[in-house]
Amino acid sequence: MRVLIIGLRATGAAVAEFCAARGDAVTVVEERPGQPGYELRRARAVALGAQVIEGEPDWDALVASTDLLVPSPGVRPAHPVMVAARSQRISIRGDLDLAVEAATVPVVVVTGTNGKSTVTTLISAMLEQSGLRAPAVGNIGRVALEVLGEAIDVLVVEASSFQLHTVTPTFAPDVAVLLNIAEDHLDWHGSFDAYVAAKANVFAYQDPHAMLIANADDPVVARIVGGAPAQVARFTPDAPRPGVVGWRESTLVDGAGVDILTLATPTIAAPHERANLGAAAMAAMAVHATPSAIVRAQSEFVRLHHRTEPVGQAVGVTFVDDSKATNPHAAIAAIRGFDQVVLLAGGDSKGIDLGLLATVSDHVRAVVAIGDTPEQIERVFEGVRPVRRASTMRDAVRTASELAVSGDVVLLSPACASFDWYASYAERGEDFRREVAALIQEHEDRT
Ligand code: UMA
Ligand code: ADP
Repeated sequence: MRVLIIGLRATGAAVAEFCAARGDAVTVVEERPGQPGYELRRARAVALGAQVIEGEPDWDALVASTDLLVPSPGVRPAHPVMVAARSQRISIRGDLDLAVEAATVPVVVVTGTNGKSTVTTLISAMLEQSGLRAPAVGNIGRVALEVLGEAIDVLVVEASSFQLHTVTPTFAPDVAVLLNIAEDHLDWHGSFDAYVAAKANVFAYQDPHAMLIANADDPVVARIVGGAPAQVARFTPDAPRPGVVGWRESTLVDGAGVDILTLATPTIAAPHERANLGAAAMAAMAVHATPSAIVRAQSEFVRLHHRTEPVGQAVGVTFVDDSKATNPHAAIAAIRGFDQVVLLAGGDSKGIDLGLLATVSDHVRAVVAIGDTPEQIERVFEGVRPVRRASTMRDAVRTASELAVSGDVVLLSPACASFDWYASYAERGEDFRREVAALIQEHEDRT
């Protein structure tokens, strides 16, 4: 088969390796060569027998001599190669489509607008505590295809909407988890409907005996899972109800009122964290994790970096890094988890209306607007809460600490991507931590 791969970073390199190993004739196009590690990846692809093209080729001609197109997740639906493949009726399959079809072990796929990495990590930990080898792969970092040759018992995959947009009917996970759906990546997908359709692919091609674990309280999820082909198991962060798994204090209870497990830690306060934990436990149990292993995994779970992570404390104010909150839905969940916050928000809004943030202003004492378009944040809170602009993270942290009173949380939960000021959400979070540490140090030096 003649395979055309677009992009030669993590995904493209792994797809080239996989396709070459099965005897395909591989061509890879990299439009922006020269990034760190590129020469090594190029040399490896050439050694595998792949043809590597750099820059922008004649897409129509290239697609005409191809049987299968495998775009990296970052390739947009409107990219000329995608347009050419659709018009020439050439099959388009993403890396996850290839991996799920090739997997010889049970596959769990997790998606949703928010909570994917946390839930994927939790499921993997619950299975590992049960004695099963279950690496967490996919959008979380390691390309799924890379682990197929290893000794594993379960494949636990985090799927982004970019990846789900390019799956075909062979994509049939044994367990699919749909955490929530809210506006995100609208600039990439073109519309909310297109984004929802990509997310729905997580369950669209499941077998009737497979399981779909779905959020019972999310209106968009509830609407779309109606037509799911698999068995649907529903969860809520609140009390259980008929047919819906939920929490009674720290006990997870099934939809018939029967206890599933009781955590070793007290009740988890934030609703989104209860939702994540319930969904993860259900998914892990569906592929044979034991309740005691789940309890152990939860008690040992260390919050992932940049996800409502406390990073310092001074004069009664706690500083929390939630830089991974790159859309309003995530920021709202984080803000609700605290009584009063001074919020650092703003950045690249990806075409999303930030207005929803106003729904949690009861929890917000004041706002510091960061990023290149502070007026977007100002518009949301104008006349509701004090808003100050900051031109650097240093400025933002200092302004926020002036606005905070003892007992408050200074929360970096931007509701936006970071690309106007930083290369990634992680860099933004690191900058926040550095500035918090500097501020605390100065404070200690003075006292
Ligand atoms: N490229 C082109 N033409 C294009 C687009 C990209 O040539 O039109 C080239 C780029 O120059 C680059 C390569 O393709 O060399 C990049 O491909 P990529 O952006 O798809 O990145 P990968 O390194 O393959 O990483 C991808 C995911 N990236 C994206 O979805 C943008 C990683 O998720 C994922 O961890 C990895 O596969 C392993 O599965 C990152 C991400 O930002 C973390 N995800 C988004 C998110 O979480 O919000 C969805
Ligand atoms: P993802 O991989 O989907 O981006 P993460 O687990 O990395 O999800 O969490 C990203 C952000 O989303 C966190 O900063 C947190 O504040 C928020 N979040 C986590 N879980 C949920 C949830 N179930 N609902 C809403 N927001 C959430």
